[in-house]
Amino acid sequence: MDEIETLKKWVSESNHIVAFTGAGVSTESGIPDFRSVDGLYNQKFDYPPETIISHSFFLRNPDYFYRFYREKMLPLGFEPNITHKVLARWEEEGKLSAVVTQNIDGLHQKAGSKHVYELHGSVLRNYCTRCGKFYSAEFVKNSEGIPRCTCGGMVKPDVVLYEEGLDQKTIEGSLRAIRQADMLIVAGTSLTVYPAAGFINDYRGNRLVLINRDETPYDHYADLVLHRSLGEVFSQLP
Ligand code: CNA
Repeated sequence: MDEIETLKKWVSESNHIVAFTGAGVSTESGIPDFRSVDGLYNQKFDYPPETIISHSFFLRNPDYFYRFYREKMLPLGFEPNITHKVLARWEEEGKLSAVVTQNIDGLHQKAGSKHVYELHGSVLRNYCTRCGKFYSAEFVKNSEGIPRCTCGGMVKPDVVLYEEGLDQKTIEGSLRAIRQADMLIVAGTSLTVYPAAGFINDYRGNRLVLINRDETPYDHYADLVLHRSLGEVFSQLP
């Protein structure tokens, strides 16, 4: 049976699908990922992007961090694509129990997904580091230099930087969903950012599907691997 037919059959037979997604699900919405040839990591900056979006760099050089963040990491005005939409529909139909995402763009929710675990936070939430007041992504986008709260504190995006830990409740919810899944679809992720990538080890079933244009370190571990574009695959799914 061809890969797509197998995938269709497994989807039709599963009722607790979990999708584990990465930046690759949003490239077809126009948001560049990190590690593709046209991704952020293959562009030239004064420092490597991994350094700029680390906690220690943020503390040392917030001006530079915010300049980079506004220009390269604040994906506003983008729309969900077919992959986000199919996943949202499956949830509505009772086939999919959760999306666990490394993305910070809010597009799964914009497509209608309700149970979304955002392992790396969201650019849509921003808080004053002094008083906790909430600010929108537009506020950060339109501010200059370091975004400041009315109390004078620094407004920080609720995004997990390198060297920062993940939120405990989000970890627990994600792992619970993955352990209870009857099918795990891993989509658009290089599976190189830890601890997130290691979460798929908690899946216990025999329908681990990996859909990613490039190879990943987990290819040998999956039950079905499709090295194709997500739009091409998801446009053929029920
Ligand atoms: P990554 O390391 O950039 O890997 C993305 C993977 O997706 C690559 O292996 C590509 O081959 C694959 N890919 C890209 N486009 C497609 C496509 N159309 N069809 C199939 N495969 C495709 O990104 P990861 O998510 O693995 O890395 C984790 C980082 C990236 C997380 O911390 C994210 O927060 C961060 N990130 C998020 C966004 C976003 O929210 N949209 C954008 C850029 C980076």
